[in-house]
Amino acid sequence: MSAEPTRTTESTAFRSGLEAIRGVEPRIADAIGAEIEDQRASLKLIASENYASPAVLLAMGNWLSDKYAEGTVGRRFYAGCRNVDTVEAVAAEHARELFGARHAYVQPHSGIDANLVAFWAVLAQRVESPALERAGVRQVNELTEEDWAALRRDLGDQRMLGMSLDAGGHLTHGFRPNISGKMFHQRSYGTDPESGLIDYAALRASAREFRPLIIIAGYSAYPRLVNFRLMREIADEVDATLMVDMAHFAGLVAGKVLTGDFDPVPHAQIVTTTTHKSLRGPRGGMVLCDDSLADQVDRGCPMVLGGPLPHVMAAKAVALAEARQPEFRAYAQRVVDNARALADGLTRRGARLVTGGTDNHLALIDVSGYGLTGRQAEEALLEAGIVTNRNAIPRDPNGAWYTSGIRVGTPALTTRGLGTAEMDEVAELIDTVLSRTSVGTTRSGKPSKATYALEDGVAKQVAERSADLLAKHPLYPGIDLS
Ligand code: DSN
Repeated sequence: MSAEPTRTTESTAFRSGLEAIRGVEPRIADAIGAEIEDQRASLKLIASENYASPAVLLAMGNWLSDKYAEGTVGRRFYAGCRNVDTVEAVAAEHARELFGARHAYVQPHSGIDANLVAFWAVLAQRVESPALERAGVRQVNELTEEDWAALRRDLGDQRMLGMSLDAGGHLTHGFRPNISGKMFHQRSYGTDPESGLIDYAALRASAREFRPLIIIAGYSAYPRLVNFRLMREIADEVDATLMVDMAHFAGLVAGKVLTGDFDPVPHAQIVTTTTHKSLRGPRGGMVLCDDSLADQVDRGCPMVLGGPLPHVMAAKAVALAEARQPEFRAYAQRVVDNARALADGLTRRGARLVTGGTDNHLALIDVSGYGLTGRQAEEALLEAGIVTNRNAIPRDPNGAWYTSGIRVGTPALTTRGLGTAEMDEVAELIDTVLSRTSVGTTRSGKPSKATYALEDGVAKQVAERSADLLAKHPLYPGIDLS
């Protein structure tokens, strides 16, 4: 009963918003309305997605968006920023308190932006500042043309050691198709072929030989814990800066599921994250760092970022305030319990999982065990209403496009309220689809890596069972757009 007034308020807020939009461009109002229906109807297992609260969503839809605010709190390049200052200061305060960080920068628009801010902060601290000091000047504009050319060469001649893509690393960790690979000489560390776990001894040997400026830890498809204390020890040994990209698992750090050696914040000099994955905030990024990097990090805008998005910083503040509530700790624990239940359910039904299971929010199914490529598995699952994404597995014979893996994650379904028993049912649905999918053929009759055939009736039957499951946990129950 006590929820009724809030529910009415939420419905009214979103309905009025859509009416206003419909008056200008009905196709956009329709697309927004259709998106909530699509999300309500699908079994969302994409490990990097979640559902932000109505308060977070509403914090983004307002006139804070109209303000330019380059600079940082109290030091802007534009007048009239007092409300943006409040928003940014409150968001940063929540971030510092939540993660126990010395400094928080909440402006990055995305994870890649947060990583760029971090890279340039480290380059400024470790390459640019010493060059200025050697030249006896305070800023780059005071350097001679010759010294400036030498500094630019030095900035472009630094090394980064990051996790290999097929072991679960991220494209922004020094890989050539991304700007990070064009900025740094990159070398990768991987996982042990037997256990599938990060091989710290090999990492240490590689770091000693390669002498990187930055060692970057963090992943988008590694289902186990990372020992950040050990990573820092290795970084210190070779005079590297330890940077951790916790985009995927920030919610587990915030919810105190990852603590001690597995919490990156006390160990890394600089930590980046997105805010919309397991942290359940708005789409955006954030940087946490120690005092030594704070000034450089605050130069993110205009160094590599366009003007801050004050409305999104407002939503970050709301999401971070939510994550400081005791309920968020319970949520984070349930995410991990659910991932384990899903992994166990899949394994019991004969699926092969990379590393044999999970310690975090995601699991990686090696679908070659079903005779499929990742692409075939992804599309067959989607046909049955199960939304996942294909992903390379270590030493993947099918490469990054077709892949041999399917990544599944539990942050979104946990937000929706599903529990461990229901994860077993989800495992059953996934296994049903994969084991009843066969490989299609190319025009010349050879086995295809892309096409597939799902047995008649399976998609409908799975979709019905999944709809029953989802009906027990309505998404955004407080929002009625009818
Ligand atoms: N796109 C995110 C993911 O799915 O892991 C990372 O960039």
